[in-house]
Amino acid sequence: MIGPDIAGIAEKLGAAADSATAIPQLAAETGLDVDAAYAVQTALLQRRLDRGERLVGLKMGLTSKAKMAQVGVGEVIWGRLTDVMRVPDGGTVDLGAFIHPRVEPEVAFLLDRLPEPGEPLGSFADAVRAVAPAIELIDSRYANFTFSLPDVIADNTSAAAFVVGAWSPVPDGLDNLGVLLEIDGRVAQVGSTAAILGDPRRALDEGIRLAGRHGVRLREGWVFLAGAATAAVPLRPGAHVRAVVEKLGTASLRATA
Ligand code: OOG
Ligand code: MG
Repeated sequence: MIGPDIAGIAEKLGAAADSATAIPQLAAETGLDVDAAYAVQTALLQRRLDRGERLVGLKMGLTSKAKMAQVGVGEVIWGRLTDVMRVPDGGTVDLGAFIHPRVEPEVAFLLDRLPEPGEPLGSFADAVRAVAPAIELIDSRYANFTFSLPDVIADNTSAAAFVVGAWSPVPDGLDNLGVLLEIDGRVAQVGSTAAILGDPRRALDEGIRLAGRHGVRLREGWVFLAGAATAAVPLRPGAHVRAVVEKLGTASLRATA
């Protein structure tokens, strides 16, 4: 049997992102399983690298129950971040570049040197140089923001843009910090870092393990997004969005009108 057309599917998803046009889901029709979906994701990344983008990090998805419930997929997933997706803290995002963008509050880690494959991961403080509040802007390339597990993996886990606030040294406890998502000064979502796998530090273990299964090693200097602590909120024209994480501070962005 001939397997799914990895390059063709990556091209469809890449073109959907480039033109900000939704496409139908494709995993069921093409027989895409999780492994093939990560192969599509790798081909999509290569497409970005070929046009000069740089790989700058890794993001986790569906590390909280709030997120799993919102999209109806119950597995932790991971995707790739490139330099072009990064928006400066306080910066403006062009809404015309997205299909149906949503924003979600996250915690970012700045990775230090990680052990070689097979070596035990030392302490979290050895692996992570700094932590920061962050906002992820997700934009599923599928119509109605609806997808299966292989569909969302192939679509680089809906990654579209991200903002990282000021870095702080790793605090003693990261496992129960209050998290707010504010839109135009009003609280839109309330949560805690405990929502992220019980402790966002666990997201790093999961990232190393799950990406490692596909031969991807996390690198020194990468940004690592641990996954949203709350459900995501639609990003409306002109909105000012701020994520607040207790002890860490804020990250913000504005959408064009
Ligand atoms: C999938 C990506 C999930 C997170 O932080 O949980 C994610 C999606 O919701 O479209 O980035
Ligand atoms: Mg996210």
